[in-house]
Amino acid sequence: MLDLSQKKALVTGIANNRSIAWGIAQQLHQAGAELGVTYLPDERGKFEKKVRELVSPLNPSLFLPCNVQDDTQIEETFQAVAEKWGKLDILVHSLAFAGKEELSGDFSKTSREGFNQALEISTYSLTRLAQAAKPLMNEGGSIITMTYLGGERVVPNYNVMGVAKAGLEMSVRYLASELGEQNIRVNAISAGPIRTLASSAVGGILDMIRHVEETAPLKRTVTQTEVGNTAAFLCSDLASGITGQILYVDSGYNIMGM
Ligand code: 0WD
Repeated sequence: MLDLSQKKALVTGIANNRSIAWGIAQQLHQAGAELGVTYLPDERGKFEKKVRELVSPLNPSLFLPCNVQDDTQIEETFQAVAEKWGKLDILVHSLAFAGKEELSGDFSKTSREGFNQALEISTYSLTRLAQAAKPLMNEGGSIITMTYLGGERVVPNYNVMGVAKAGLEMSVRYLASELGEQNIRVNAISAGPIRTLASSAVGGILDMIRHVEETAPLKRTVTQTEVGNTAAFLCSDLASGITGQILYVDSGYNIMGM
């Protein structure tokens, strides 16, 4: 049975009720996990209020600001986890960012600044969070991240985010290899396109979704709940033999040649 009771889970990347992380948080909660939630702080605190209201039905034990570009915020987040729980079982990394100007048109026009920013936030942050989580996952654990097919094959307009996802997927393998000794499993879910705040920045996202609906074996794209269910499975003991994998939750789109 899928049972996450007794498990403490830290979920990053909830921006609103369309976020994939929101789908994941709900499914982890339903399976019995105790949640900690981080949000991206902004100057006016608008984001904080919105995310706090959204997640309150899930009764998170921790609600913390964590911009992954800020080492102090990362340290404070994991310090709070250590004080509250003394351990961590599950870490959900569900965040990415690239400037809108980098997500359409010619890839060769990617700016140095845009490249560095996309890879720092979307790729390096997984390693940085895993580094902070490792000492707390002293009873083993599960780390999940979110990726997309555009990290393996060329998808128009995905551009620098494709490079970021390729790096992210390789980071999953290096982390899985290192952390396996400590019984920490590290996996990625490669989701089909879903309308969210982040995906709306990618040029032609609606055409991408339409194409998947026409082409994928299931003739539709996926929902946040379907991704959340897979995340709950991967975080549970049912997946105890699975690590270093990229698991597709994309209605089968990735198998198609044409
Ligand atoms: O079609 C899609 N939506 C897919 C998304 C298909 C396959 C994969 N993914 C991935 C994304 O690349 C990302 O890694 O799933 C992950 C979650 O994305 P999402 O749920 O589609 O997007 P969204 O609801 O916007 O959540 C991403 C959040 C940010 O939202 P905004 O839109 O404000 O950038 O990532 C967070 C923020 O909450 N975020 C950060 N968190 C901490 N520190 C930072 C940061 N520096 N930057 C962004």
